[in-house]
Amino acid sequence: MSILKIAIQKEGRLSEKSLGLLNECDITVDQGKRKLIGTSVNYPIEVLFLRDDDIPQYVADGVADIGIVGENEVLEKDKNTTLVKRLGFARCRLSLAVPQDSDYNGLNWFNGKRIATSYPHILQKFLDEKGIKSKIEEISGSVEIAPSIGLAESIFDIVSSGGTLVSNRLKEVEVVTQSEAVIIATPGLSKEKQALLDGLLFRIKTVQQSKGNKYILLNAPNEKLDEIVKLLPGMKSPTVLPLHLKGWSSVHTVVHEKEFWGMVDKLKELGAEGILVIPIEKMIL
Ligand code: PRT
Ligand code: ZN
Repeated sequence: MSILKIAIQKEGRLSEKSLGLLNECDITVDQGKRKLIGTSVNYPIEVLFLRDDDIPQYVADGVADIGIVGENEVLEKDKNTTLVKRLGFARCRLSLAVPQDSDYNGLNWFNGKRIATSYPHILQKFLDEKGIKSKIEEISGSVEIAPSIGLAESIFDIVSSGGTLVSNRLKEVEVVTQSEAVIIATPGLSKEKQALLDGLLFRIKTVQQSKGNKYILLNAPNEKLDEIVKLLPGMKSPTVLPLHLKGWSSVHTVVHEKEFWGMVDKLKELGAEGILVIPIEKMIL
């Protein structure tokens, strides 16, 4: 029987969310003692716990069939992998930053300057596209301190809240690319593995669809039913069932929590009572 091998980050910003995503899909991973390989008892999947930098290579080589990794690593390593799905977490951007007191006046400022980064490939591609000639100083960590120790005049690094830049007296001047966690796959997976991947993607879609959606139940006076039903969206249309009490009905539907607070006052004005809001675990459309 075929098994789908998935690479996820062993320890870091992506680890918990990646395992959490599998858990939400009802795929329980037994991490084992050595924590390098995990298996699942309820889905034909094997999990390889790796450094995020290594994931694109492992997937390109087919050692892992798929991987969950930051788009920044996929772009930097530039291996032969297929982007299958954006996951919407670990969002960040890759930006150029300069000292706050510098006379920055546009991209040409970088001509002849040194830029410290852990992402030389993405940076070189950007500079070539813009016709800028800079010297790239490749370092593997603590990029933000490079200007203060005299290693470079500027940096190119991941920015999320911007707090790290501010505390190092730097300012973000150009956003080069955005990034989020993505699923990548080995090109040309076998039919069996592709079917397992499709099954996983279906589960992810189901979990994502249910996020933020609530199941609503309320009692409505029959004479206001039409107006109440008009206020409520539903997967097809709300379900209306008669109550034992004459003249009243029970209305059931699915509403996004963002819409809920906007409609609750109007529902009450129309005479709706006993409004229950219930979380939805899975939603298959
Ligand atoms: O050990 P391993 O190689 O596996 O992990 P790692 O240390 O290389 O990566 P890790 O765990 O730090 O990050 C994994 C991935 O998370 C990255 O490749 C990005 O795709 C994503 N991500 C999202 C981030 C951030 N947000 C982030 N803020 N990665 C790093 N940062 C760092 C950034 O380097 C900078 O130092 O946070 C600082 C900036 O944050 P702000 O909020 O101060 O702007
Ligand atoms: Zn890394």
